[in-house]
Amino acid sequence: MAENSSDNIDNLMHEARRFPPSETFAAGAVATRELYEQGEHPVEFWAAQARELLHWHKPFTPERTLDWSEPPFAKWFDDGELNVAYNCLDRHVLAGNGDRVALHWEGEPGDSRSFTYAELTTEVKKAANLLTALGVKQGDRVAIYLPLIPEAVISMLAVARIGAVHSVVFGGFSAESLRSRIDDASAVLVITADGGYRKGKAFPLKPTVDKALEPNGDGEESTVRNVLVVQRTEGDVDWHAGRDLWWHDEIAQVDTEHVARAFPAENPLFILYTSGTTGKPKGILHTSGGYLTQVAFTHKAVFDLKPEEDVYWSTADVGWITGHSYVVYGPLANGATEVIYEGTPDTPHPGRWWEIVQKYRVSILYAAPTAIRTFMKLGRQIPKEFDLSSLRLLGSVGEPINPEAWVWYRDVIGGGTTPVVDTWWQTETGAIMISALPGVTTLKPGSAQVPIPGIAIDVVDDRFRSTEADQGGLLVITHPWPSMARGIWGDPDRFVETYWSKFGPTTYFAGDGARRDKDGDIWLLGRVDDVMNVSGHRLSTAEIESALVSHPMVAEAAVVGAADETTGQAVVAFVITRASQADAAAADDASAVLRAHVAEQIGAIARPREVHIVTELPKTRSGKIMRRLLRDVAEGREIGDTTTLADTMVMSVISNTLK
Ligand code: 6R9
Repeated sequence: MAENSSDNIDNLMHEARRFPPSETFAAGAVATRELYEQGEHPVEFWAAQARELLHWHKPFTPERTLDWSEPPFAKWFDDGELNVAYNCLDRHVLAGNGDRVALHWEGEPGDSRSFTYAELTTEVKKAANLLTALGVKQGDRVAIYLPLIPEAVISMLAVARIGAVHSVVFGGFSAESLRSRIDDASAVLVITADGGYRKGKAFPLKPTVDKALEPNGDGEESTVRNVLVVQRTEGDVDWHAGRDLWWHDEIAQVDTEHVARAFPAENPLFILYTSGTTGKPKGILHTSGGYLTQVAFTHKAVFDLKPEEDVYWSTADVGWITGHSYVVYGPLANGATEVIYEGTPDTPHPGRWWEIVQKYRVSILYAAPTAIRTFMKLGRQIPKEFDLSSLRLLGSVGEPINPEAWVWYRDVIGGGTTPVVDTWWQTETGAIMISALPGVTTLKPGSAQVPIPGIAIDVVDDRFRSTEADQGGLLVITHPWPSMARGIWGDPDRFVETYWSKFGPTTYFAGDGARRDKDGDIWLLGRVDDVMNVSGHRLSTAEIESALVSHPMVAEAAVVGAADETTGQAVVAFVITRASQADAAAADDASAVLRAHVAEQIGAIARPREVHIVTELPKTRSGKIMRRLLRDVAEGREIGDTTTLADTMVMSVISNTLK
């Protein structure tokens, strides 16, 4: 293919560092090279994983492993029956592991609670009885609007246990967002709390629920019958008698025994809303058997899980898909001991995360690049004050991790020895799709590397031809996988149109740009919507951002394309400098230095027209940079919808800096 053909993304980045697994790590690793051979027959492979990793009340028959007769609507293990909560709880107790800690929960103010598998099972049984007493039945939708407290995990599992469907909504979302999600799914119950803790303060949640449940603009009531309220902050709440119920009052009255009944493998498990760049949020639907199979397999193989020894911590909120798959379902299906933390990383001091690692002797840590870059900005002195020697594996998710951040993560947090696994996946894929396998793969900082066993991925151009080595293109998934989304709630046409129409009904288009290098390793280049076109060259945000982050002065960078009279689009960069370097150079000098640095690292074509030094970047609650808003700033437009920002003040701070 011609080098600068319009449907390719230019390849700019060169990264030569390699980290082969240590001999000791490889010798004890859960994952083996043979898995890749087995994965070449995906249907048989996933059937074997489903049998090995899960308990089936009624086994599926081999012929019904995958039904792909009506693409893109797949069915996996269709005639099998299981109970998701039983798989995450009871069976570990029955296997003699009831005394193993399932959850160590740490509240932001410093309170903590731990639950063994036996204790967590009892709590979930009680909650399941409570939901049943409130009339919640198989298939009903329950909205969960909670801070990261144990009741969030207990609620999700209780809903799953009775075959109902949860829809977890981020505690930071507005009354309008909550109402639209309640309406879209016709939820019958909301589980919330009086409030939670964030950044050292109690924030209220119940008033938002009250507001969300008022009659809407057309005077229509919501579908919600009851609101179950967990007491967390003991703040004042308004009470709607007959509708509102205190969790602690109700749970005290129910039976502690509950027998988990079997549900079909394709019984819906949850809906999770993901905001597209435009239009109303999509309710991504996941079902039971296939989802649980792939989250359990990936949690074990990608994180090298040894359930008897490891202490695993994913810092994700349960309002994000990572919180579903790698806080709740994957770790608990595997009988892991895990940590969950309610608050922000810097409360009450910037070493809070490292204090938690030290306190619980965390051995596996799974975090987002945005957090890692924030720690880089603060400097290595803070983590150095804590004992992080228990860590033996680090993971990353949510955005491309810049090679510099990857190396910093391994050196400073991982003591220069831990593998770092960069895991690519989406709400829609349900579970990890691309990642190194620790102990097997030679690691490359900045690359998510290879499809996990049993997953078929390609990088193609606009005409569905596989790109050659080092040519950027579009990431597609070419074979169905067990944890794939089963649809968009209530909108099958939108599901087909958004993901399965660009290359026909059996090819999943992920919306991400990627390139494969000569070794076959995959490098994610950012969302295709964010690709810039400068003088006919298609440039990825990820590569230019990584070049900026490779300068010692820079902690975080976001680049966007802004309209330009001569080049079509021009690169505009927003940069946060590291603490120690903050006053090393005046802003004008810094900007000139960084423009030159990008040109030197990856070529003159990528040299930013402008580099703005800022103190904040706009991010979603899961840490993704909202480049759309920066594009508005760069092109001098009014700033668009900011309702999914973690911190809605950020945009005015940035606009003021540029004035
Ligand atoms: C799990 C999650 C999905 C989008 C995805 C991609 C980006 C996630 C990534 C990554 C590069 C990684 N993304 N992990 N990009 N490298 N390791 O984040 O789900 O919130 O639905 O976002 O996030 O752009 O398409 P979700």
